[in-house]
Amino acid sequence: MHFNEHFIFGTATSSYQIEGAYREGGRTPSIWDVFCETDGKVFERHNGNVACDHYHRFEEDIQHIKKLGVDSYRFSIAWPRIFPEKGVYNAEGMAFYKKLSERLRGEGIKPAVTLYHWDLPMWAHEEGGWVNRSSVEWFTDFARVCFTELDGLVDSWITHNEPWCAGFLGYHLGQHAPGHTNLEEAVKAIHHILLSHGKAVQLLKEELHSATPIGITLNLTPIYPKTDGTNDRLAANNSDGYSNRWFLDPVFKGTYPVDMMNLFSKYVHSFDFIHPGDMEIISVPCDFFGINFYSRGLVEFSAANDFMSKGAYSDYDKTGMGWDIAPDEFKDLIRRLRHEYTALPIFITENGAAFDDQVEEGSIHDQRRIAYVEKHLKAVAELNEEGMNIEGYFLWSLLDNFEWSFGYDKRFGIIYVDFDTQERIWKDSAHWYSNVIRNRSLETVSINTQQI
Ligand code: GBH
Repeated sequence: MHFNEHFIFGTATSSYQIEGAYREGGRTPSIWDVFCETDGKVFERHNGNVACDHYHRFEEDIQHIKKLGVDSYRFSIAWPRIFPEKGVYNAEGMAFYKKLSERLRGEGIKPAVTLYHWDLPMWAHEEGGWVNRSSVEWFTDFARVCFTELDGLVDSWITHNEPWCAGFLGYHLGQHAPGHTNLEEAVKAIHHILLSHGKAVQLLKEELHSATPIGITLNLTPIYPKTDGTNDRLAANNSDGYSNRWFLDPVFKGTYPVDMMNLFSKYVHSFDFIHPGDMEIISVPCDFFGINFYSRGLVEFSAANDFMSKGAYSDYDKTGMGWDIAPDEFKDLIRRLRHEYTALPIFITENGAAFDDQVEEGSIHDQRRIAYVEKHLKAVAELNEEGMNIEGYFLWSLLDNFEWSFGYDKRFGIIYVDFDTQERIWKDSAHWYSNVIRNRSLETVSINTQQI
């Protein structure tokens, strides 16, 4: 199981999950700062006020990144640091990302930068957030300063991270900020998010004539029916529509799936928020396609549910989130994407797992995380042998961090963070991953933590 010299090994984080310094450098609140203060939304009312204090400790964190030996580091830019108020640019906020990118490059690490990883400024939310079509302009203004100020420092741009989460979790299921439960709002919000993606791609390529590669990251969950019966297969089709096709079809085919539009029309009274020309913009060609993969879904028919689908019991081994460990389904997903959607280079922009890690005498033996990552990396190598052209893999995450509605209760890091002292401790998985990267192979890696 080898990876060629062009394969990009990386690790990923996001701004609100690690930065802290929530009131410094001119930053104003995002929808997550406010959501964290809302009762019953985030585990024990945790928040990102301090998080990993990365804003102050980024130099130390870069040393960890360097020691890992990754080719690339994926981080995101906090929009409320760049535009703390509507139309007010904050150079101090940008200076942080400049320094971060410069230092990374100085160590030979390629910055892969996400513009939107869910920290919408409150000022934008107060004007309707993503439900307001003006959000497309606000976002392109934000994208423009990032593109111009960080030009030459960034190796690749990702417009959005997981519009499914920002849209459906945030505006329909209410589990993420802003915590709304309105399908019509969610569908509008997603449309504007996707439109802002297309506009940003056009801006970078057609207006700024930049050669820096740009793409979008979707979280995709392959869905399987519990039985082969017609009803369960209908349930799986609907769930696939909600989880995957609602994003894949517009981005790659320039259309929303008609079956889902019909299902949604019970709550979405009109689709006239889709203006002429929008779908062409959303489906504008990108340079690569980012995929975050964590798990599969198993569903069964449920007449009581809106989309006639509900989660079914699965006997698969699970991560600490309760998510099925499903590397074979990951392979099916990639093959399907190649078959039905795109020939673009694929980057796995996130993959990883939370487990209950325990520190024992200064070590963290996270064998289950190693096994999880190894299975998925093996799948990547096998897919590449089939010619699937996966050009990189970013492990989620560099550090234990603020896991959204789970607060600090779930640890995804390969580096342990003691949130009282901010001490970073390498888990066995970090040692293991750096060996894989050094050898560019899974085979020669025998994890010997004593030696390390
Ligand atoms: C990503 O979201 C985020 O980009 C990142 O910020 C976050 O920290 C990380 O993953 C870990 O959560 O219930 O079995 O069907 C991932 C969000 C994960 C949402 C899988 C849907 C479905 C699993 N997705 N999930 S299941």
